[in-house]
Amino acid sequence: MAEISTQNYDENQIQVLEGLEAVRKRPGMYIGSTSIRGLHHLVYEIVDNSIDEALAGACDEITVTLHKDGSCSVRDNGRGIPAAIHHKMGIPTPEVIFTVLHAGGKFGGEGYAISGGLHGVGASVVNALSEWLIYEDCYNGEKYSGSFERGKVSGPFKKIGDTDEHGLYVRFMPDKTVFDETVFDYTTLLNRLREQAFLNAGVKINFIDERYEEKQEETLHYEGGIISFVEHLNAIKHCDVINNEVIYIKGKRDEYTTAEVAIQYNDTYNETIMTFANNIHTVEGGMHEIGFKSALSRVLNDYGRKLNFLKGEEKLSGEDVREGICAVVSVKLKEAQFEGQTKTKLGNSDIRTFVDSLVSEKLSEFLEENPSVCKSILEKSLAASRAREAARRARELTRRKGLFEGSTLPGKLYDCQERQINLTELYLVEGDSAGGSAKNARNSRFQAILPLRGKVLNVEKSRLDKVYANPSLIPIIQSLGCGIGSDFDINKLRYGKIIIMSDADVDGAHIQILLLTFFYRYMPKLIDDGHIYLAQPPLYKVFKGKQTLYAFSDEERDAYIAQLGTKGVEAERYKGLGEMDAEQLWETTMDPETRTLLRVSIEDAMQCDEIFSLLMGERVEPRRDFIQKNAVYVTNLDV
Ligand code: 1YM
Repeated sequence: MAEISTQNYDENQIQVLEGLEAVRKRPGMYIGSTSIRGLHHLVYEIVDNSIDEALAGACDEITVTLHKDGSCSVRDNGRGIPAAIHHKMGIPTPEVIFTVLHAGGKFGGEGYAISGGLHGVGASVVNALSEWLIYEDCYNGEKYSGSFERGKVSGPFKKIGDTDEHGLYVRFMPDKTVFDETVFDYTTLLNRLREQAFLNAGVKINFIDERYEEKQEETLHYEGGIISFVEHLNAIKHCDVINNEVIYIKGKRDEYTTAEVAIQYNDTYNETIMTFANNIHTVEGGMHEIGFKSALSRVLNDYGRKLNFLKGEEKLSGEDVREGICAVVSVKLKEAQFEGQTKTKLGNSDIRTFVDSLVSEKLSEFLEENPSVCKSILEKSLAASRAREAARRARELTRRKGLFEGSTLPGKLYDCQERQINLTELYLVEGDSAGGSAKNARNSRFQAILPLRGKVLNVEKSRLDKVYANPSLIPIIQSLGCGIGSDFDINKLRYGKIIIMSDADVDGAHIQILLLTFFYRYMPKLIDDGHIYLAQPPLYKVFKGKQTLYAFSDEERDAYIAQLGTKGVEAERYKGLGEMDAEQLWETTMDPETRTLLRVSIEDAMQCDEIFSLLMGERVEPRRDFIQKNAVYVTNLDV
């Protein structure tokens, strides 16, 4: 046992408690937020430790279970945590891992050269934010256990037997006094676990949900790694692929630095590039992404010229060569620097040149050996280039006419007086008659109304040139004032809340999805920053004599009928917004005091891409299946 004075021990204990107290005081600083996102982060923190153990080559199976009582457990078959008393802290190492903030990095195991360098950091944060946490540690033939309550030791570390097994088991109950919500979302966790299984080829991740009658179980195990990843991304888009065989590139710069790229083009107009650094999804991109993109453009331009696809001054832009691309870029490096607003942008500049030269060399080789694939990619890029040229002309035209400038507002817009955007709201209203009701109902001081005429363009099936010229979208773009695509400027946005108000029927749901698809593809920042909302008009009006109640569901309607008494009560289903008079519309759907708004958020880009491609893409079959299976959710789509 390490020599340590009592005084030191106490000091350490105080430091430990202060550390975890800080986490409980400001959970957002450690896990981002206390929303459902933060809740899921708890699971990721623990799973990441198991993944790190897999990266060290010591673990190949991880099991994540959501239990009936609301807790979550993670088991791995790694080495387990050393049981010895920690030399500095004077307490058993597992207790250090679960109680000392930033414990991980200090241990600096050799095997972790390429991990984020944060090994074990999350365990103490999870512990601090859990009502209780228990662990079983199988290490060197012996089995130990211990437990905590809100970060404090409740059951001290002790040996409970001998064992042939090895690895760590952790089970925790998220603290309901910390999180806004403590029910894990199966799909969100599944997508993240699948992503980790793709990124760590060969690691088997079992995901079990025991919370409901029907137990769900999924085994995520991909020997193909990121090759399987891009195949999966294309498969869930329900589109056709251009190159059947995924282009796969792998390279090593030195002992600590590797890069892997997988590319498969599809027949859509979208670009899906997912980048990772040390298995962390770099949502904001960074140097690896820049290196990849510049190599891709250069190589395809070189081949385009060589094969006479490009003549004279013709050149493919980055966007042209990325139309329809689905790619995963994964780098592993020592001392990764994460920058940007959400710390998900890779800052190491040497990685740019490494990825750039690796992709240039290997992609050229591939195209040389696969001329037919090379031709189809070039043809697709060229088609994209021509469409972009047409779009540029359309945009020039709109610019010359001043069509999208802040000063030009569409004739149909009923604007509000207020100019401060944190106070203003724009209602996008389906149809002229509902638009009329909304115009009379609104508070014109801060609420603007834009009636939508005609069908909103399905942007998933159209290129940019069509978007610029579309009569249903132009008034929206003009009203918002912030431009679209590469012209987008959030500072020019004219309203803080953009509220889609459509009928509570299938057509209304369709309009919602068309508009959401448009925002998602052309102004994603509006969704990211939480500007997009769905209004919730009532489904029924229940009345008796002079008394009227509005019901937003069948249950509510029945409850109101019971409340008002059965004799002479009538319930009426609203067929559309236009049926409500101004007063009713204000009371039920537009009055900030009484209305319900659903804020649209993108929890998971992958899930979102999947749903939009499915709902709005070319294929009818999978869409019908999805709508049939999820009919109830479609109107409440929260993607
Ligand atoms: C269910 C979560 O945390 N597994 C896990 C954690 C560690 C080790 C193995 C491990 C690491 C090292 C050496 C090392 C951790 N160890 C530490 C610390 N699963 C889970 N499995 N031996 C075992 O890093 O050198 C922190 S986490 F600090 F002790 F090294």
